Amino acid sequence: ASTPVKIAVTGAAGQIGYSLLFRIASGAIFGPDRPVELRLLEITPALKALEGVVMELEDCAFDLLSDVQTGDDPAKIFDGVNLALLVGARPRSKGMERGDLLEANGAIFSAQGKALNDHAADDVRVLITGNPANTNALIARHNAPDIPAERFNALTRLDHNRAKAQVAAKAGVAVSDVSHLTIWGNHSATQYPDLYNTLIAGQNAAKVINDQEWLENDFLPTVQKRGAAIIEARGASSAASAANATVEHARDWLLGTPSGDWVSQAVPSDGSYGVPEGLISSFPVTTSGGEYTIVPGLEINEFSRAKIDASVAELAEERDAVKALGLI
Ligand code: NAX
Repeated sequence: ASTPVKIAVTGAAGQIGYSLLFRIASGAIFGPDRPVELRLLEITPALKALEGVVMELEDCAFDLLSDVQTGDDPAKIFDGVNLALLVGARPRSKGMERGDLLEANGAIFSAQGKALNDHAADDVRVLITGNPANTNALIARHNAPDIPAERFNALTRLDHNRAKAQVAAKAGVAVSDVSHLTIWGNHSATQYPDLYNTLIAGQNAAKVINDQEWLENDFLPTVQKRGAAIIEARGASSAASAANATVEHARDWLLGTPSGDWVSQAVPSDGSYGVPEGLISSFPVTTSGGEYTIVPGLEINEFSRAKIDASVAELAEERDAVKALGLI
């Protein structure tokens, strides 16, 4: 058998962790032939709960799961890891200001960035799911100067999948008929799901649907506010779908995107599409050999331009705020 790939998951005792770990251990990222070793990071008070999750992992007797290590020290947990899924973050509590939230998460993601820099494997790839994901990724990347910037991604795949499902439902087609969808910008309510470059069975989605009123006043807010709608209905935030999106992002990044399509990933901007260099913003990408390429040359109409600019402006504001706090 091949050597196990070492995968770190932070916030492993949380809601998303409870779905994510079992998917990873069953081979959902690296396929049925690659053993995995799990490295699970939690804060000290959650280690007891994490023990219970590890007992359940054992009770699945997964063929591919070669080892599980747990702990509260990122230096130990990240030692030699090839993939780090940073899910754990500090949620906004009652009365917490935005600056407090950025600062609390800044402390977490700067420490984890440093630990990855000093201890992870040379080929490490880091995917941030914990919110505010794009800015947490920016902080981690700035604290890991020895790791190439493009190894830090943030998750917008859940938004991508949500948009795809909405388009398929509206057009009355299978989700597999929807391709070339893009989420631009921040993983927040300003994100922009672009239907002008999306295809439905190979035809332009905006033209096939031909309903500007729906696109602007139904589709966009539905996708942008889907997280809140799930909380309203379920009494808890999206977890299984977020875990699924994390798996799909990591899988496609490392194993390649399907030919003739692309996916959405938040990656450090190289200045493409007018997004200031360095901001971790969502783009359409293709991947091959573990490297992504931002899809070049797409047409951006006036409507899209304004939406992308607004979301990117929000990312720049978040960057300026964490800069002012001395976090980057
Ligand atoms: P939970 O609160 O259930 O779990 C988070 C876990 O992280 C907790 O067990 C906590 O002890 C742990 N944690 C906190 N600080 C840590 C640290 N410094 N090191 C290691 N572990 C730490 O949240 P859950 O529902 O699992 O969501 C996790 C994160 O994902 C949240 O920030 C959430 O906002 C974010 N999400 C991001 C999404 C995306 O698409 N990018 C969608 C889903 C989700 O909202």
